[in-house]
Amino acid sequence: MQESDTENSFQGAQECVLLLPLAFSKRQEFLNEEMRQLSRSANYDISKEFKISANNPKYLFSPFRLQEIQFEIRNTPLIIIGSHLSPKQGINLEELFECRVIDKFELVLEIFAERAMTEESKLQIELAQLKYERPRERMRLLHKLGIEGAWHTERTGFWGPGENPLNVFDANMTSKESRLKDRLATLSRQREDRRFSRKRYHPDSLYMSIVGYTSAGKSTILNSLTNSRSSSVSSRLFETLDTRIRSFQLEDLKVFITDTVGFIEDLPTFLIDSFKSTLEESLASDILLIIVDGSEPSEYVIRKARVSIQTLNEINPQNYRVIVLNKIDCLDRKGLEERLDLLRSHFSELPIIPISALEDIQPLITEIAKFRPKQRFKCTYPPNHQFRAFCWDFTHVEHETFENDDWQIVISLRKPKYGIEILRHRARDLGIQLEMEAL
Ligand SMILES: Nc1nc2c(ncn2[C@@H]2O[C@H](COP(=O)(O)OP(=O)(O)OP(=O)(O)O)[C@@H](O)[C@H]2O)c(=O)[nH]1
Ligand SMILES: [Mg+2]
Repeated sequence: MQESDTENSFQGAQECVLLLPLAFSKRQEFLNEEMRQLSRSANYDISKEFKISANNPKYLFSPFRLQEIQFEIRNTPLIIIGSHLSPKQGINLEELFECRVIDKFELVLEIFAERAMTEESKLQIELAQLKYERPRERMRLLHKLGIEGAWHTERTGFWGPGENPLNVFDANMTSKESRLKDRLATLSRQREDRRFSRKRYHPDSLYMSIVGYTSAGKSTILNSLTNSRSSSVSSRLFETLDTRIRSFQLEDLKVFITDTVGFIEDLPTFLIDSFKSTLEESLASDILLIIVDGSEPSEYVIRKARVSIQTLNEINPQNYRVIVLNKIDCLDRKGLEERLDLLRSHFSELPIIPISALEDIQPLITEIAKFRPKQRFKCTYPPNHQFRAFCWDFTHVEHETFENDDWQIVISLRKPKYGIEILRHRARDLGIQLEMEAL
């Protein structure tokens, strides 16, 4: 059962008008539908929607059509644009409609800002907002100063020392950005310490991370596996923003499981960048479960799986991946076979586990249980901070000594064939000599 849904969140929803690019392709149709969902998830009530050809450099959309629309949407407090606007286009549209205009990035940022709970995610959003707003605010300032003012900003003699508004603006922004980055770096170090100590205290445990497109059912799976309701579940997009770690017992094996922020197609890189360090750390685990929503049409299933894998490849975690096709309770036999065949043909190298997080997660538990046996190895390598961190993250370090100018560690691996390959690959990348001996 859904714990809350979009209908509930509509109480007090603010009205908005949606301007979408004409859908000439399936991709655009998909992105337009996603914009509707995003708007509702941000608690906006779409009063009208227009599809317009989007190839105008000044306004993005055709100005003739915009003028016609102007009459139809008088007094609307907010216009949401189903695409990305340049700073100049945003200002032009606000002047034309005389109301607030936001694009897809700003909408996503708004949703993120509303859902952020921890200091770290709040700061990450603040940093992303700053990066997004900076060129826009700068342009508004230039606009306010007028051409003459802007010209004088180039002439140091015109303004007194420290008075040039553009320089003051730039200096303020830069110092704010570095303050945020410093604090985030401190929080990241603290999180890393906690992660390492968790691994030291629980060296025999299995570590898993759950990733996937937003609303695929990641938190529901975490709740089912841990038999709890600790992670918030909703049909709203981006319900989970903060990384959450829980554990459960699989007979004698303790399993730590991390829930993460959902992915979405076309997410701005600065937003991914802001979350990258958290994601990188959350994904340092033995198994990565890539969740795919099976209840959607087959083409969406493949599209979303591909976006998830592409986003992962950007972060590049080196762990064992499994695709989990979720929500199969919504499918008949034919629908299930069709989606499984498609996934197998697109991602032939990955195991695919069909489940329903609401009805039956046993196939996933059976897959996890395969990770129980471990094999031990002795590794020797020259001092290298990055490789050492990788070993602690990726393997279970049982013992570590520094002898004859080399690190000697005894590790255990759950998928030895795969693990050895990854360690050797990493050592090669870092240009260090690694010797491995099975014990
Ligand atoms: N029918 C069905 N619905 C499911 C299943 N798993 C999850 N859902 C529903 O899918 C919606 C999204 O679930 P969540 O667990 O919040 O998804 P999520 O991937 O954590 O989403 P974000 O945190 O927003 O990225 C909720 O309404 C769930 O009840 C399933 O196996 N079957
Ligand atoms: Mg979630």
